[in-house]
Parts: sequence; C-alpha cells; structure tokens
Amino acid sequence: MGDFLKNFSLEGKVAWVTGASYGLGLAYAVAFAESGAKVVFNDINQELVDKGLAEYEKHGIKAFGKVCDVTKEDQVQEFVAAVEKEVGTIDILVNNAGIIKRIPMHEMSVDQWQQVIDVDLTGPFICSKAVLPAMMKKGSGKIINACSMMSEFGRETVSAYAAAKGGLKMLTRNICSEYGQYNIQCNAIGPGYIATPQTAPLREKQADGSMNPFDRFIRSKTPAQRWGKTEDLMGLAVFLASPASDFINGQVVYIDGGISAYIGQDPNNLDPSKFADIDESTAQ
Ligand code: NAP
Ligand code: GCO
Repeated sequence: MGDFLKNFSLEGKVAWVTGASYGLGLAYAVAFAESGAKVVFNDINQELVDKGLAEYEKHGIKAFGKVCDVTKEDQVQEFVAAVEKEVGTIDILVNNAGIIKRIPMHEMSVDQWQQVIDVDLTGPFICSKAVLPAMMKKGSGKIINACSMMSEFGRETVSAYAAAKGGLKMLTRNICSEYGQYNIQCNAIGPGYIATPQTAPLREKQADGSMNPFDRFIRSKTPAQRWGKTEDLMGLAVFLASPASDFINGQVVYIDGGISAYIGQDPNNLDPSKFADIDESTAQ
C-alpha cells in the first residue's frame, strides 16, 4: 500500500477532546490515540477526570487529563497553558462537552436555558478562541464541533439544546470563514441517535418492561432500525482531524444511520425480534 494512508495519520499531533471521560468524547480520543496522537482531555470534576484516565489506561493510552469547565474562560486558558507546557501546542480541538435539558419550553427557566447555551454553544466559542492563536502561528489546525440532528430538526422539550446546536452549526461555518486563510479547518460531526449516557433515558424500558416509545420511534426513523454505537463515529472523527480532510471546511457531516434521509415507517410495523440489541453496559 502506498503512502496515501499516511494522510489519515495523526502521528505527532496533540488532540484535545473536551468532556471526554466517557461517551462520544472518549471514543474520539481513543481513535485519535490509536491514530498516533497525544490525547489531552478535560472534564467537569476530578472524579470524572480520574474515571477518564482509568478508561484511557485500559486502552493502553497515557492521556493528559485535568479538571476544566468549558464555560469558564479562565479555567480554559489555564488548561491550554498547562497542555502547551506539559504536552505541546494543540493541533486538534474537538468541542465535545455538552449537556441537554429535556423540558417543555414554556416550563423552562431562563437559568436552565442559559446552562445549556453556556455549555453547548459558549463553551465551544471559549475553547476555540483559546486554541486559535497558536494554530494561526503554526499555520495549521483542526477544530471539530459536536453538532446534532438538532442542528437541523426540532422536537418537543429540547428548545435550548436545538438553539445551541443550530448556533454551533453557524459557529462552525464562521470559524471556517474567518480562519481558513491560516490553514485551519473547522467542521462538525452531526451524530444521529447514539447509545451513550446522554440518551440512556430515551431507551429506558417502561414500568411494564415494554420498549420505550421513543426507542421504537427512533428505530422507525432509522433505516438500519438501530441506535448508533460510539465506535460508529470514530472513523469520521479521525478523518476530520487528519490531513486527508484539509480541503473540507465549514461542513457538518451527519453520521446518523440515514435518519436525515428517510421519512420513516410506522413504529408499529417494526419487529423487535430483528433489532440488534444494545448492551447498555457498553453504551458508555
Ligand atoms: P454525555 O454522555 O452527556 O457526555 C458529555 C460529557 O461532557 C460528559 O463527560 C460531561 O460531564 C461533560 N461536560 C458537561 N458539561 C461540561 C462542562 N461545562 N465542562 C466540561 N465538560 C462538561 O454526551 P455524549 O452523548 O457523549 O455526547 C457528546 C457530545 O455529542 C455532546 O455535545 C452531545 O450534545 C453531542 N451529541 C450526542 C449525541 C448522542 O446521541 N449521544 C448525538 C448528537 C450529538 P458530566 O458527566 O458532568 O455531564
Ligand atoms: C434528544 C436526544 C438528541 C441526541 C442528539 C441527536 O433528546 O432528542 O438527546 O438530542 O442527543 O442530539 O442528534
């Protein structure tokens, strides 16, 4: 095989994944490490950072982890300075940290709204702003944002999250527009419905042991009739972090099993016996 595959290597790169103690962030970081990168990550408290370090250790990865709340600019600036001192300049940033609050909008408090906007939209602004100067000086960089189906579609009870993820799509396009001249690419991953702790409530069985109606709904909207697994997204994350994607900029790449292309079928027509069951213990 020729040298072409080297375009997908992250050898010698420093990759920062925010909120990466578990879930999609952990999967992205493991993929980056296995592609040659040095992985740095933050999470909201030491317990989660320790949990993440242990998980990386299980994968044979010596990660750099530190407590940092992405909504606090002083903590983010301190984190970036510590990484630059102890690991090196950050080449790749994945703005993965995120929260969701599922509350009917007319019942949502401004404080609840603001918490979601702060983490899901202002956090990516703060973290991107912190890494851009060094990327501009270096003349290269990759910023990957965690968009969502809710960057395109709405649904009941997720108004703040949809507004944040819609805004994050435009922030992705604006970073592309303003910093492409420095050979910095900013794109977004747009996952469908992936089995992680964030979506676990949507799969919880009902009191009588029957399937959660939302679980059945999402399978009826997905041609493969299954939820995504975190490993389904690892290849795209490495691609967008690698030189192979240097001419892709400002794009949201949807990795949703076909949800955004499919009108869906009657949930009552589904045959649960054909479902590829999710092992919730692995839906980390
Ligand atoms: P998750 O399981 O909820 O993990 C999110 C991580 O971010 C957690 O470790 C969380 O810590 C951390 N975090 C939250 N607030 C933070 C803050 N202020 N500073 C630093 N870290 C913070 O989420 P996920 O399912 O892996 O999703 C990861 C990203 O992809 C999110 O942005 C999500 O919106 C997006 N996404 C997920 C799906 C999906 O189906 N799962 C689909 C589309 C997009 P705590 O445990 O303290 O909250
Ligand atoms: C929800 C889910 C979604 C997913 C994801 C879909 O309540 O509808 O949590 O928002 O997290 O964003 O792409």
